[in-house]
Amino acid sequence: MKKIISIVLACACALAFFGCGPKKPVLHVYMWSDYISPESVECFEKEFNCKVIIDTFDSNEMMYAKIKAGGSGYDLIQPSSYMAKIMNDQKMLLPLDKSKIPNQKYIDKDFLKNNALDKNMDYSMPYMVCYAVVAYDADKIKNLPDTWNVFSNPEFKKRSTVLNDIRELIGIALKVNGFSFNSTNEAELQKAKETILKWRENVAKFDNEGYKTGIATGEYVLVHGYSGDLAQVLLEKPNLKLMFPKEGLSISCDDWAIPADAKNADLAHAFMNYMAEPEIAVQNMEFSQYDAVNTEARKLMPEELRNAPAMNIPQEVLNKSEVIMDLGADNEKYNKIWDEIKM
Ligand code: N2P
Repeated sequence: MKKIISIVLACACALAFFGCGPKKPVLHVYMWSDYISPESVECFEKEFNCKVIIDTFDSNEMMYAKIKAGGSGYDLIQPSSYMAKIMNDQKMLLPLDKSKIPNQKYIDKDFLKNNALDKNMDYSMPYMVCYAVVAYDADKIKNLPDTWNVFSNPEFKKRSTVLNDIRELIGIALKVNGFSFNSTNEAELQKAKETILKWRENVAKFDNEGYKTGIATGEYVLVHGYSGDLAQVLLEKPNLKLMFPKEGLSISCDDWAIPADAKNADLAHAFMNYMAEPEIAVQNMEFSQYDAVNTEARKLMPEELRNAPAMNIPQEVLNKSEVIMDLGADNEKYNKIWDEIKM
């Protein structure tokens, strides 16, 4: 018996030695898609001798539900700022250890002061700023009016899409009626709902990811989408153009945050710090076509990126644009309208 046990033990040791070796730490990241250059992740893995596993989501609500259910296994997540605030209020996030993120110093101070919800980066750190805009096929559409109301134009019946994103879609419907992106007024929200119901008759679908391929292949001629994602498609398709509705855009920042039950918070801090290294941040800006609000990275931007349409939104449109805010108890009003629209 003794002999058998020692043979089994010897085999197990041999397996550990030859088969697996010492295990590398693993960082589990849950983030938006098409948002990070694979090279930057590979460099991080080499430098920190670890493995990074990335899963993606296509809406804040999907991510929230997964983390809220518990046991997600994620060490690092990427909520938009209004969602990070909701999660922090619900004790779903760890406070950030600033001693482990010295690169917070590169994040644009004006942006933090004017547009961030977590101005001291206590529980979240900006990754990229996003606007929602319109892209259209300029070969097929001449003289597109610069308004969100293009989605009710029967000329584009079933050839356009709007975002399947509760705050983005209700927000632009509020805006086109002359109200704030963050309105909590019942009558204004009802007006927005009526506008969306009209759009619903006209658009092909509410969509958060497929619109990129759809506009690239000519299936759609007009889409509502996230600025950098559309800019990525424009790089391949010169017939496409961006339109910035005169009523104003949404401004949202996608932040890094650490779930309260993260197993590898140290590596999560290291990752968010690494992605804010100016050389790495500019690499991700080129890949995603979004602005990392990183003052040093901006200085390294190549001319092409500096002149890209998503980086040059007209000032008069920006002046009318609004940050998507957390509305506290009034978030429920949006959920109710969304459910009614989806019925
Ligand atoms: C990245 C989309 C991020 C925009 N592909 C959502 N704020």
